[in-house]
Amino acid sequence: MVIEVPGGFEPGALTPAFEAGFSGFVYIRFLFPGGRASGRISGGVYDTRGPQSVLALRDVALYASGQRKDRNGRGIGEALPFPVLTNNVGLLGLSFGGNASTIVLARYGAELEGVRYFVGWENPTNAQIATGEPGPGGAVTCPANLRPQRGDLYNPFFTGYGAMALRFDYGKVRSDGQRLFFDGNNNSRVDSTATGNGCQTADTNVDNRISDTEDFPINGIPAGNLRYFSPQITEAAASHTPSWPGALANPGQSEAFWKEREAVRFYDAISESKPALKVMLLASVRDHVQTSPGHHHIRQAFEGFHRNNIWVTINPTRESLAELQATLATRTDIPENEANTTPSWTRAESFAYPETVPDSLVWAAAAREMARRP
Ligand SMILES: [Ca+2]
Ligand SMILES: [Ca+2]
Repeated sequence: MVIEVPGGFEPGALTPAFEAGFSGFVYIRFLFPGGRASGRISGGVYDTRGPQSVLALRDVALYASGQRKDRNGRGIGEALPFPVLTNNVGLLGLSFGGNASTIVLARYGAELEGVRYFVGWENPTNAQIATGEPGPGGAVTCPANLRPQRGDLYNPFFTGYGAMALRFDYGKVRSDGQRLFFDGNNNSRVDSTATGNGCQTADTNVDNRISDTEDFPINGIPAGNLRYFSPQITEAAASHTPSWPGALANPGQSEAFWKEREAVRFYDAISESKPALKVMLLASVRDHVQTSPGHHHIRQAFEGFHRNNIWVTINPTRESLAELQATLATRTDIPENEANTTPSWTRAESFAYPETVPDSLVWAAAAREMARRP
């Protein structure tokens, strides 16, 4: 049995179903409280993956584990017309869903008797990464019906990796009332130029990089009537902003928001709540969002579990992938990673899978491998 914890900052959706490769599994999708989809409504008020969302995920996992009844008084084994393995439940945390997955395991792992493993696909593990501080950047505005062209732009003010927080030179961070930005050219506004498709990019000289004399805007995450940025950049911006804009979360609000939503704050608690958990982190060479070299988010998660002696590996084996697509058996560009062994983070090709392997196939191979692991 596998529970998909959806990505994005929305309450989730019930379609499409990712059955391909998951035959034999009960594949569970759900809506966070307040979510609506496919004619169904999840009760409650959406709190943008906050404590109420985490509690709901706990209840879904309890139901999957046979520890809770549905509203008709049936357990999952009675509700479904076939036998279910309530003692073999995994969480498949997609992108931002990895944070709620990590938090539910830290807070409630001890009572989630059937949950044995966590598969995390390219999870943005802290606020800086979730809001795109290291990258991709560049997008300033875009017409409502367009998405910015993906460029591999990244932040020239990034100065180093940290297990909890990345390091940036925040000296040039300012607010324009709507967002925070690194004001590379020191003129107190976000400078941009039009791209071919009608969007505006901060790469003003269009050389496909952001230099330290160009601007690097951070768009934040909307929740309620505020826009949230990382505690680190918010603190830095506040020191240059005597009159804080009402649309942006202030330092206290940012900290209160992220202390309930950043995976990096919760790895240590899992060593107490779920010491037997097994973890597989999924990473491709080119992340579905992140652009900054070094796979900082995969590294934060790997180190978080590894330092707490939680079994952790990166990506399914080539053999697991080949069970779903036989031609992958002979591919030499799919790395094989040793569990509990730190990879060479700066050489993505040495540990991450290439883009020619479909992500959904990797999710299925990962769940199959983890469900069979003793
Ligand atoms: Ca500027
Ligand atoms: Ca440029």
